[in-house]
Amino acid sequence: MKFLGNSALSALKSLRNSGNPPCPFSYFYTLSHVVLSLKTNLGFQIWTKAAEHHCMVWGPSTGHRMWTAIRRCFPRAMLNPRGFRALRQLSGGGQASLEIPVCPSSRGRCYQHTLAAPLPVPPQPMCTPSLGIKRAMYLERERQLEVTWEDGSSSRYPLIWLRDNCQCAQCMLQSASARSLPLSHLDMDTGLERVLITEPSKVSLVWPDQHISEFHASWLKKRCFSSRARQEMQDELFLNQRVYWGSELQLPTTSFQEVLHDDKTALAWLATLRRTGIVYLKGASLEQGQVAKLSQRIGYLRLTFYGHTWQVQDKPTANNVAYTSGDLSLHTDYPALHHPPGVQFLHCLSQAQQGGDNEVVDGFHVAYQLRQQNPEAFRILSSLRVDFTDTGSDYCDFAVQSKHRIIDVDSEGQVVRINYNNATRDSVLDLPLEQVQPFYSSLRAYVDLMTRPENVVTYRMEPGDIITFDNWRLLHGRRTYTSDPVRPRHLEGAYLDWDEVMSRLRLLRRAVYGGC
Ligand code: OGA
Ligand code: NM2
Ligand code: ZN
Ligand code: ZN
Repeated sequence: MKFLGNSALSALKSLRNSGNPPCPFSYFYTLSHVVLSLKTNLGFQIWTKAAEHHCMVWGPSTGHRMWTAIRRCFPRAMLNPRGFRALRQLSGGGQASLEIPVCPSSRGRCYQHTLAAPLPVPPQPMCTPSLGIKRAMYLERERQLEVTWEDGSSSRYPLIWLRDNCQCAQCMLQSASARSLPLSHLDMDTGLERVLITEPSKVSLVWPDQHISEFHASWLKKRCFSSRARQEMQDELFLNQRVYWGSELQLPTTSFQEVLHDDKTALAWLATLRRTGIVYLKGASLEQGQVAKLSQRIGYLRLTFYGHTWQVQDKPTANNVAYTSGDLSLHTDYPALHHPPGVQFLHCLSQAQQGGDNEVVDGFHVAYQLRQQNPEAFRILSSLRVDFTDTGSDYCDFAVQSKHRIIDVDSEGQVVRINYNNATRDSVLDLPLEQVQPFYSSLRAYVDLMTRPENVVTYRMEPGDIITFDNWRLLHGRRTYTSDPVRPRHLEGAYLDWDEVMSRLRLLRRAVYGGC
């Protein structure tokens, strides 16, 4: 147990009052713990852990991005009067608990079932306030347009980009919101004949061939090339900020029927699925077809060799270890495909009398822990490519092969996907002899970390429950169950891809909050 005193409160206060302060590492670190303590004491959502993670990963050199994350994460807790009053009280007394609750079991798997938590309100899209244009100037040497906004700030736009993105009916197919101007028609060295501010919120450009392009202030502002504006736009488009969690997670839970019929609930569902990686739905009927219905709420499901939807049951000559009554160790589904399904739904139609409990782990969080504790293992798992295989017959016959890094990172080193199913990891291992043992030791280190009780959330599905989760991020498992021939355990599953899920999320956000 560690304690926080008045310093944390004053740090919190000064952040609250500050415009855009610098972001010293230790300062934020203190703050993340303040909010962690709020969470611990008052049952707040654990999104604060993600902020803490960002802080540690980014460090002071990428301070701007860090601040963007912090500012998005913190105001809710800071401005919540109950939380703030409680914190004031706690720190007034000199002490606030920093302990993060962990599963009481210290050895082996954790059997404590988690509580359900309501979904948090999804973040609103950032509406750039409609700013007027004070001045627009052609910078001939740089071949840029400089726009000075009413508030004194300015943005620069390369002429080549402005010409390429002319919004007129000749350059755009407006019914498709798509560019019709071919790249070959672009003059790479274009100059500009004239700049006019036609209204306080519009700028017109007259090109040397007398073509005219008109741009709205708000359209330009959203596309500002500053690193801050670009980051904000990318956050809004892709919602890439994740909330990391461990066994303390209370599974975000909502109603299946409401997700189907209410846009606000559907938006909260998808936003939480993105941010936290898992949402539990209750109240589905006990017939097949519910995961297909849920997929239609988004768009369409992802067909695989196991069918449009698939039945998880103990089957006589199982073509997959999932179709037995055996234990399924923590895995992501379908790494045998080069593009594994992004999202998975599992609907419980009938549960076993004994066994069949489930567990989930935040694979990104555990990868982060591995990077901290065993950088060499992280380096190996995020660089060596491992073979996966799946052969058999279901929807039709198949012989699938793939190669994956177990921990997939993007060009900036951010973890973007976990690919791991021990059942389909191939005996063909395309590695030089001397890399085999280090690979196994690294994989073991990652698996040992993910099975630590403080990382595992366990739950037991009841008929009518549907679990929806990020299959690129979470690992999930199932405990052995005893097969009852009279009332066999039965789950129905379906896959979707993130592109379709994010598309629906953006549309719901527009429907609920309006376009801005
Ligand atoms: C699967 C799976 C979980 C369960 O089919 O891939 O993880 O509870 N099933 O049966
Ligand atoms: N099922 C459940 O990677 C896998 O083989 C996961 C897929 C059979 C569709 C199981
Ligand atoms: Zn045009
Ligand atoms: Zn699975």
